[in-house]
Amino acid sequence: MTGNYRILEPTDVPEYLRARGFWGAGEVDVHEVSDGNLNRVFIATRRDDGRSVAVKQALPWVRVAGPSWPMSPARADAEARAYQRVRAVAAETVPVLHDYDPANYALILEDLSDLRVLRSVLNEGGGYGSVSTAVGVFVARLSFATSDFGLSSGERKTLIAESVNPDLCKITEDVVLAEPYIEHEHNHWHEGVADLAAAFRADASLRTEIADLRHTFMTGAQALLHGDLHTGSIMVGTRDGAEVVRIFDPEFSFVGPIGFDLGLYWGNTIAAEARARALGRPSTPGEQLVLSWQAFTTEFRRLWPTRTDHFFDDTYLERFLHRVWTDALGYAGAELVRRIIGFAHLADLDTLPDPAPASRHALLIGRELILRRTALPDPAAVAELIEGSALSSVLSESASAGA
Ligand code: SR1
Ligand code: MG
Repeated sequence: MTGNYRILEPTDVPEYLRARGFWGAGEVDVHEVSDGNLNRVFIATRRDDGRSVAVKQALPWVRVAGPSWPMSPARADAEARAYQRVRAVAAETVPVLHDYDPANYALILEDLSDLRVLRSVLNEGGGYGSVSTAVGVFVARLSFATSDFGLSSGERKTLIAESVNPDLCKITEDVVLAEPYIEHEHNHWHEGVADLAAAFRADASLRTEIADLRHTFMTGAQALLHGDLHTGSIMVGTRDGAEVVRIFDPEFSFVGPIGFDLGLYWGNTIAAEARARALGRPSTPGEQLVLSWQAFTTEFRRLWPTRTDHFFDDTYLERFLHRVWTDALGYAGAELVRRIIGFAHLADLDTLPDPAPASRHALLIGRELILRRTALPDPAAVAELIEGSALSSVLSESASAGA
């Protein structure tokens, strides 16, 4: 950490922006919109012409926990690097990075406050529009371009070295891929799922499968990831009458298994479906998973002929995509589990009048996705699992275990 690191308060932001070369003299209004678990975000707006930017600063701790949970602000370096990489292959899907100030771990970004967080839209009963297709295309473009299919062997080694993100990888290794399966002070849950939380901690086969997913996360350096691609990392809306999707917050970015990005998104869409069902709203089980998987594979296949290394043949492509599919199912399951019995929960489920039934259903889907990820051949099998025909046996099993 540099000696000059200065934690910004709203009143500091106008002068800070001027010092970074933004806008010169003139009144600037600032308000804080910090929403995620880790950082502070301010929206600064010029009073004269309404131009605006977002200023995002990494704190030396986890924002929602405070100084008791220290965290290197160098995660902002990872976020800036990720935006620069993404700009080359999917610029239209991410906010514009106007400036990065490494001394203060601050990014100055396009203001997205005319758009809405996808999770909030879904929680209010809104739809996805074309988001799932955009997510699939985004993951395909970013992952292909930063894989051994898009870069030379030497370029890949440079990318891997440049993109190490130890602190945020450790968060994921712990809060997503370990803590929910052990006794840990971070964990909490609704009393209506306490029996399942205990059962999951006692389940040796679940623990082994999570260990496998965790080890793949630690070692499977396939491509540059967003690293935290949940529905709270996506903004949606319209500009000039056209639908707009922006994927933001890539501070967890590192070179890891491609299925992690797809899986996080899938886990969150499954949680959103569980909410919709609980509220009697229409929902099609697994629909968003299908759309994003189709978009991902279509775009990846479109790019395949441009690969840098033709030793990788077409048969290998199928094997590779199957591996991504299997990993993604496992990470979707892990995301569901950690969002219900781990540290960071979901408003999707927590704000239901009774969170327990939907949370139980989602937990059981999560467990099945982790345990049976290699036995689910295609999106139809996953839809069947979510819909409940495959799940009914699990539900009755767990009911009889609890009886
Ligand atoms: C301590 S941070 C917990 C979670 O917040 C972030 O958004 C990531 O999802 C992380 O796992
Ligand atoms: Mg985030």
